[in-house]
Amino acid sequence: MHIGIIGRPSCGKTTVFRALTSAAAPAQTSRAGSKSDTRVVQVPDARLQPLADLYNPRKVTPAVMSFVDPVLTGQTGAHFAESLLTLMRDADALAHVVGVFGDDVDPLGDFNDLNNEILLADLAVVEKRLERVTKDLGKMKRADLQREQQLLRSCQEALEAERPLRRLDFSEGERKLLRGFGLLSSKAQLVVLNLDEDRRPDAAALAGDFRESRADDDVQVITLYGQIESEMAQLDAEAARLFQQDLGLQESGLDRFTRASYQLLGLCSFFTVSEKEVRTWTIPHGAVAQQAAGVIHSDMARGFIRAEVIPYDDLEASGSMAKAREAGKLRIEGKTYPVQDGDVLTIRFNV
Ligand SMILES: Nc1nc2c(ncn2[C@@H]2O[C@H](COP(=O)(O)OP(=O)(O)O)[C@@H](O)[C@H]2O)c(=O)[nH]1
Ligand SMILES: [Mg+2]
Repeated sequence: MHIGIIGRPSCGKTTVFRALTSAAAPAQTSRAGSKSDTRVVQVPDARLQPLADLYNPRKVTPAVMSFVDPVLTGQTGAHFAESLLTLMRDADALAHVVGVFGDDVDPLGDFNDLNNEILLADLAVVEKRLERVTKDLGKMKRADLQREQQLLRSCQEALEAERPLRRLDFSEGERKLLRGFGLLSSKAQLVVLNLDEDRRPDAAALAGDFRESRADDDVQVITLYGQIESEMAQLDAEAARLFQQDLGLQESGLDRFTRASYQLLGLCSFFTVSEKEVRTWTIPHGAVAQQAAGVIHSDMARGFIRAEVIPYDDLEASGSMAKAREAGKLRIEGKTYPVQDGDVLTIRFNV
């Protein structure tokens, strides 16, 4: 999963990026032509290590999440959103950082301003493409172009009414078509309130305001103390934990962020286990066993026979797969079984 960090100039994007990705190595290369920084982090999951302890595998593979921090200097207004649009084209979701530090803060105002700029930048892309498609249709009638024209018109209408595209219901085909345009308002947003430490007493109320103001939207809001959490990220694990406790935080910034983004995007995790590899896989909530098999390998989905399933907690409590099997904790499920978060799956297949 690829997350683009957006936010008004100097709201703390880079600070938040550092707080979230301190444990990561910088990516080998960033995208051609951009100076933006991309880093890949492991998604924290407290279940993975206990599973690894049961199997002592050659390899342990966590889920990963990548972040891109846009490097944009001296750009404001519509051009700022346009540059963001280019840099965030491939992002699956956006982390919208809102600065809540210093004097004269207007978090909701800043947030709405950038979202309005995003609508305009999207509208410019849609109108340009619409012009092109309409011109082509003047020369020849093509069913695919007609469909695209219709889709673009509904996008134009929504954007003009200040409705972000993520609130529209698209078919899978339309979604695919739109993805190619990389429109920012079509991407889910996770709001990161980047607070100064001394604003801690206001954090909950402020997050509440954001949730309320966007009640008709799919929204997740987290609070992060960017400055200190990025410094904390330099500490060793134990020192960081104590520091965190002092701040009244139960979890690291990355823990909070990944949890909220899985919720926002409707994702969950299942595991596969063997002496060779213990691994976390990410699937949409509600995906069935055959789809889960397909995430591992298309052959497994095609030749799917059955899945052997045990919830993580049961396997943990049993102490080993063999004991779990003896105790009758292992279930046999078919193609259409909706996989649950934390399921440990063994896919039987035949190709
Ligand atoms: N006091 C305080 N300053 C912050 C915080 N986050 C960022 N800053 C400062 O704000 C300035 C801009 O931050 P930066 O992360 O570079 O913003 P960007 O332009 O969005 O990437 C820097 O001087 C940061 O040190 C914060 O949580 N508290
Ligand atoms: Mg920056």
